[in-house]
Amino acid sequence: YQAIHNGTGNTLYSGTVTLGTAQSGSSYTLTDTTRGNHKTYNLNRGTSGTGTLFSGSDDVWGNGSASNAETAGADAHYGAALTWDYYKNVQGRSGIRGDGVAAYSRVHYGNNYVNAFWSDSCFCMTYGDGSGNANPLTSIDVAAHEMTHGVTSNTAGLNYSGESGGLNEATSDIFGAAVEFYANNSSDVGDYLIGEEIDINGDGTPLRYMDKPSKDGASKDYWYSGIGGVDVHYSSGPANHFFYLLSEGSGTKTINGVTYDSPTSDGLPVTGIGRAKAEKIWFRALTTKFTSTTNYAGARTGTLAAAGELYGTDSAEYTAVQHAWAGINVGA
Ligand code: ASN
Ligand code: ZN
Ligand code: CA
Repeated sequence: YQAIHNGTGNTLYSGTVTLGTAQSGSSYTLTDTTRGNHKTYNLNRGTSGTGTLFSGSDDVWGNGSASNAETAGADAHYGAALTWDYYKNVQGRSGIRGDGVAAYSRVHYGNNYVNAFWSDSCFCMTYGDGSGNANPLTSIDVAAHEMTHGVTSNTAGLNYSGESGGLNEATSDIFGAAVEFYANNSSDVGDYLIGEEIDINGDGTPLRYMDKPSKDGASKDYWYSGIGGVDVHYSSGPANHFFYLLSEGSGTKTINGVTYDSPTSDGLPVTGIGRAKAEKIWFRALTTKFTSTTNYAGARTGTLAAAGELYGTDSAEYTAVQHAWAGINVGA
């Protein structure tokens, strides 16, 4: 028998948070019994298996510093809980497969590993510790990005190459940002930036920008014929940009202290409908319209169908979806 507990996590990115834990005997573990039994393991620099389940006698996890081995566990466990809660409470989906069963998390993967990843084969997410200026890969948006790869894999199944690969990556960035906003955490505030906490470039810039993806020096702002030939982390740009335009509209806007400036390919303005509706439209398209081979034109058709079902084809929301696709050069 494992009793349900609320432990305390002293995270690297999100301050002091409550973590779902379990007690057996005099020991506690990072086992979230109220969220599909999600568990967080310490790989201790290994690269295979599960390592060891985080356990301890005090139900306090980490000390806010990356040098404490439990800290990454606290961040990953928190990110998984937020992502679970977002999909359940906002999108009505119970877990990555929709079956109420949680994936598991592994931290401290390898030596100086500057990445994180989802794996269908283990049904788990894995986080590296970073290296040099790159911090541990356990921020909220990265956790939600990786877990969303699991959702995509179990719904549309967007192939991870060509235009569908860019849409797969964008789906992970979209819900990475959505979960970060949903968390409403005062240390790691919501934004339309991906991986800003990791500081992978060493100058405080994020991995990706959704308002104007080309700010990263590699991502594309607009669809063009041939975009299917670029890396999926860059062909995601137009879809991330679509989502930003649909949510917030074009032009300049400051949200939670970050100023965005989002252009359109045709110079025409787009009026946003708010993030909550944009998320609903993308999730409905992902889970009921997109398939493994959906490309940008198909994503336009699918999101319009989803918007029509949710809000009606005469709605402002439907028109905004049309305008946002036009804004990234995907037309009728
Ligand atoms: N962190 C990367 C991602 O989720 C790993 C990869 O390239 N698949 O996109
Ligand atoms: Zn990804
Ligand atoms: Ca972010």
